[in-house]
Amino acid sequence: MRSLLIAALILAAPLALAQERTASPAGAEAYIISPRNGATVHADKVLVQFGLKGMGIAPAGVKFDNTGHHHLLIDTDVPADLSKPLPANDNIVHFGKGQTETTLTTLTPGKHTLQLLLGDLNHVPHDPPVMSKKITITVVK
Ligand SMILES: [Cu+2]
Repeated sequence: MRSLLIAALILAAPLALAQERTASPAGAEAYIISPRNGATVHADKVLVQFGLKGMGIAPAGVKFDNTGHHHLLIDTDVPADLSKPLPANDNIVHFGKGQTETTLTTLTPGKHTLQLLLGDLNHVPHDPPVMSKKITITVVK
């Protein structure tokens, strides 16, 4: 009985996890316009501007070819499993209204990393993923 249940779960798992990833066009690229890699910035006002080449921006929930919305990864790596919607937390900030910049005001003094990762209408990274290089900045008071 137990083995039957496990077999049923194994068969059902791929269906439950199946998440359709949206294809990204060849050459699409996300990049951080500012701050520059290695920049020293003031903690009270860190303006981060998002760049995107070869694709357009659409708000979360809106299906439109070759579009997505930005996610800013703060002090974290791109998740290993890109088949699931990105979580929303202090380290992965969604810009589901289609914003192309933000001002961070809560970074503590010291080094921090920033990286952009585009997500589709369901917050799932594209295939292949469209992400920027990870930059390191130094925040001072
Ligand atoms: Cu999102």
